[in-house]
Amino acid sequence: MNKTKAYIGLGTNLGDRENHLTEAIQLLQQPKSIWITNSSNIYETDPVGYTDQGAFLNMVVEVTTTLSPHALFEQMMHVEQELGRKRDIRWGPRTIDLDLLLFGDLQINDEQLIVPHPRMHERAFVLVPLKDVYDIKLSFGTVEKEAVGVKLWKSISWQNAFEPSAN
Ligand code: GSY
Repeated sequence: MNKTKAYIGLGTNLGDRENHLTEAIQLLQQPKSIWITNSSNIYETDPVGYTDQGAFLNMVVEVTTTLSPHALFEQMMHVEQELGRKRDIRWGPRTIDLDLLLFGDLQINDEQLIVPHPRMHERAFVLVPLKDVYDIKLSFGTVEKEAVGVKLWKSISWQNAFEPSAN
């Protein structure tokens, strides 16, 4: 089976934000075909787009998967639904948002998916965490360790950070 590395951006600005990230990561790797193989730190970021809302926690995980990009995307949508994501306002507050940023070096543009993610290059809340786990110099030029509106919130040692609990 071919394995591909993919990069997924996570964002949340409602309720227990850290817990939403942890739960999303645990659910994401429930299928035997998805492994979390690296994680960025967690950053607290000012809202972009609709600005009259609370600060986000953002991070990026690297997954290794045998799934197709569309099957991985379906699992991501499943995780969003499991966590009760509500999107009342476009660009508005959300319990969890998962964006497929990169899938190997594939370029996809169809009704379901555009990869690489079309707006990632202009979003510091994506680029700063992505830089922790992916050598983006080659693709996107220089990215600062922090950027305006993006602050390190928690350092992650990914290997043990998101182990499912024993219960
Ligand atoms: O696409 C992600 C949802 N989102 C975010 C986000 O995750 N972080 C920040 N800082 N602003 C955002 N605006 C939207 S929409």
